[in-house]
Formats: sequence, C-alpha cells, structure tokens
Amino acid sequence: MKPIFPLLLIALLLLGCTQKTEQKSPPNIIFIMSDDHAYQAISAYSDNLLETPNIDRIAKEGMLFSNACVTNSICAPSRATILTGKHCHLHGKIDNRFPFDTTQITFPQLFQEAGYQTAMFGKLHFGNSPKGLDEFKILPGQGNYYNPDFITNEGRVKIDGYVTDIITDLTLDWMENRRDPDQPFLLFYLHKAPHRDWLPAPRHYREFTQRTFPEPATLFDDYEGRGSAAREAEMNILLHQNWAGDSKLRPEVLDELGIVPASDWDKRAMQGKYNRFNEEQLASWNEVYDPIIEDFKKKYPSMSIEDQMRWKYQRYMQDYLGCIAAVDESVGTLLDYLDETGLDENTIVVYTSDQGFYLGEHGWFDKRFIYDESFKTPLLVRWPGSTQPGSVNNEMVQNLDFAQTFLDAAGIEAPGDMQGESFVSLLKGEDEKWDREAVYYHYYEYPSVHMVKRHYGIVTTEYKLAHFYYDVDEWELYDRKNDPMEMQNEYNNPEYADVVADLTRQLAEMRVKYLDSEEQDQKYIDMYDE
Ligand code: SGN
Ligand code: CA
Repeated sequence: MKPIFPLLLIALLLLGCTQKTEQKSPPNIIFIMSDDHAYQAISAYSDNLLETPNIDRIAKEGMLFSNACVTNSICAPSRATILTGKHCHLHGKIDNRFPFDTTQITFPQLFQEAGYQTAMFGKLHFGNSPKGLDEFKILPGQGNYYNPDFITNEGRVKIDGYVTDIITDLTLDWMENRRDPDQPFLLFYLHKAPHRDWLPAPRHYREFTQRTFPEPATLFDDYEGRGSAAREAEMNILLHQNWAGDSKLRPEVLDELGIVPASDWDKRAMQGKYNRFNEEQLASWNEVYDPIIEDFKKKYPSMSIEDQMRWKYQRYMQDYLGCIAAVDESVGTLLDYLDETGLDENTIVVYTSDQGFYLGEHGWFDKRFIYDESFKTPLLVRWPGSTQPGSVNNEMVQNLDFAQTFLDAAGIEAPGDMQGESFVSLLKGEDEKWDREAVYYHYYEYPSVHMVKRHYGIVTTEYKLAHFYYDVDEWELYDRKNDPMEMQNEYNNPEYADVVADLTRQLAEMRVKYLDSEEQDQKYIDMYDE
C-alpha cells in the first residue's frame, strides 16, 4: 500500500488539538492545458476576437494572471519544464526533437508516492511515456484532430471523433468511473487544440468561417527597428503559412491558379487531412469549405499582396478561433461536472497553455521568441476558499513554478533542485511574500522550422534584454512600458545605457543562479551538429 500523507496526517491531528475549525483534506488538482492558446484569444484577457465564457468562469471564480510566462516558448520543452520544475538546460529537453530524459523526476511521481491518484489525457508530446501516472491516454507526438490514435498504459488505440471532445470524454470517464472517490487526485487534461493546422469541430465550421476578425495594428510590420532574428524568422502569415495545409485550399486549386506553394509539403498536408476524415466528416467539411474555395478562385486574380495577407489572416483566425470554441465548451463541461458532483469545493482548477502564440501581430503566427505574445501565456486558477473570486495578479509567474506550487498546495515537499517558486502565496492574496523581480528565458531550436534564432534573456516588468547567438551576436533591449508592441530595439540608444549596463549584469547573475552558461550553450549547439 502507498503511504497516505503520514506527515500531513500528523500535522492535521496536532492542529486539531488546538483548533476547532474544520480541516480540509488535500486538494484535488486539475491541470488544463491547451496547445498554443494565445491569451489574446481568451475573453477574460481580451474580448475583441471571441468569447470564451467557460474559460472566463475560472477567472471570475478565481484569479487571472496577467503576466504569466514561459522559460522557452515551445511545446515539449515547456511541458518538460512544467513537469520537472527546472529550466531546459538542466532537464535537457531543449527542443521538440530530442526525447525527454525519463530519469528526471517529474512532479506526478511525487504526488503518486504521496498517495494521490494520478491520470493524464491528451497531448504530452515527449517521444516517450510519462511516469508517475496511474492511467494515461496520450496522443502520439502532435496527434491528429480527427479520429486520432492514443497511446495508453495498455497499448495503442484509435478513437473515432473529434480530438477535443474525445479528450474530454476520456477525462470525465476517468473521474466518474475509474477513480477512488476517497482519495485526492492530480489530473492532467491536455488539449491538442488549437495547435496548427487548426481543424475545428464540424459544429463550428459555419459560424467561424462567416466571421471577419479585426486585424492587429502590426499585421504589415516590416521589422525595421529590430534585429536580424525578427527579419529572418519564417513565421509570416503571407510568406510562410501554407496555402493548402493552413488556409485549406484544395491542393489542385494551387495549380489551377498558379500559386507557388509556401513549402514542399504544403499540398501533401491538406491531402493528409482529407484522408483522415470519415465520409460524414468529409461531407460536412466540403459543404462549408468548398464555397470558400470557389469564392477565393474568383477573387484571386485581382488580389493585391495586401489582399492576400488579409485573406490568409482571416482564414487563419476563422480556423484557429473555431478550434478554441470546442476547447471552451469542453472546459464548461468539466466545470459543470465538478459543480454537480460537489468536487468543485476542494479542487484547484488551472487553465493555461504551453506557451503564447502570434495571432497576426508583426505579421506572424507561431511562437518561440522572447517577445510578449509568445513569451506570455494565459493562466487562470480557481481555488475555492483560498483564492479570492475575480482577482487579478500582475506578478511574473512562470511555467517553471507549477511543480512547486502544486506540491506546496498538496503539502508535499519539493526536491531541493527544482528551480521555480511556489506561488501559493499569490493565490491566497499574500503578495507581500513574493519577491521576484525578473525571469530568465532561453530558446534553442535553431536551425529548424520557422528559423527563430537561439537567444536567452532577462525580463522585468519594465524591460526585456535578449542576446541572440549561434550564427549572430546581437543584443536587443525593449522598453516594455513605452513600447508595448516591441517595435524598437533600444540597445544602442545612449539614453538606455544605464539600463543596458544594469540588466546585462543582472542577466549574468541570473545565468549563474540557474546554472546556465556558455559551456551549456555550446553543449546544446554540438548536439545539433552530431
Ligand atoms: C509543427 C508545426 C509548426 C510548429 C511546430 C512546433 N508545423 O512543426 O508550425 O511550430 O509543430 O509546435 S505543422 O505544419 O506541422 O503544423 S509545438 O507546439 O509542438 O511546439
Ligand atoms: Ca505548443
């Protein structure tokens, strides 16, 4: 038998001798994470794109973090940081390519040892199976939107339907039927949506493809004022999104109109999607998307480059936001279930994304950069009895902090080599106990898809200093208060000389504190060359 919180039990008994107030049992934790969900697409943050009433409920009944951020804005590294509580250079999962080192201790293992029930459903993206989970059903790699395969404790299964709905069904099935109601649980509910290539559920096709979304002010950014990293990144909606694979034109239409594909596999990507649909799904798809293609065929010959960008941006938003509609509904289903079963009272519900995402700002999609839309991530937490409903917190909490926060909330000791900080104090409104002034960031996956150069940096509430290295040696400084859209690199502006000097020193100290170094940078460069 597993030990059931021996230390906690003694503590509670001792407390019971002196105090008559009712003690709660350890809280359940539900960690909901979607993939590439930009905070700009959650109405609790900004409501000019779509309404997300169910995700917003978590903020209404709990806390919204306005400055939550990641240590490395890319999928698998973020997940490894969340699970280990360490920066990438220590857990080793620096990019999406190399598999996760399973000798690393992940926090679900500690919860399991402490007697928690543990389960994970959805997208992990590690290249190997997670540890410390009583049950898991995860997508292989990126997974598929339609009729996806899942890797389970008992082998691989294919499940018919739409991925967001399936992950929700698996999660609810575990909560309802396969969990011991007398033991606390830690549950990972991990959506694939709204990851590229943005396939919504059939019930959302029509509504979203009929909508027109406001364009960001920087959609036609020319990257002047920034360095070579911004200019050379391959994340531009017009230049780098696939006409077929992303904008969903039929592959043969590209030939018909003489459109040069954005990449080699542009056409193949769309064919892969058609092959995956069953007959009924394909019919629903064609019914809505064929008229869009016909309309485009008529317009294309007279479209300017700007018109093409605008058209691609709208197609992108329609499908990306359409995916989020199903995610939001699924969160509503889960919250309703918690309410109906009374589980809501002692369950911490967290909603976040593995990183931020560009929704046309600077003309971009994707993430990777230390710049805000990619570096910041949504974070909403509901903890009845501990967190003040409707509260907003502006501190820079990081995905690095989740492990220690959850361990703290559950009364389980965190290993000394974890590098985050528990933000339980912030959740309880005790902000005076929090003294972080800056965070560290490090991105590695280069050369690779989207071609965002390697960089590390320091971010404070006022400034951001980043060093781009490997095939360049460029520094960038942004004044976050006066230039919130990060349009002007101030590194060489004499007016900022003191700020640069101060932040350069702080960044060097931070690299020492977190055990990062030039030797580590070189090690991860050499790994690519092998
Ligand atoms: C795929 C996507 C990229 C994306 C990476 C990583 N291309 O390669 O656009 O940056 O995944 O995303 S796609 O055409 O295959 O969708 S991550 O979220 O897993 O880091
Ligand atoms: Ca992601």
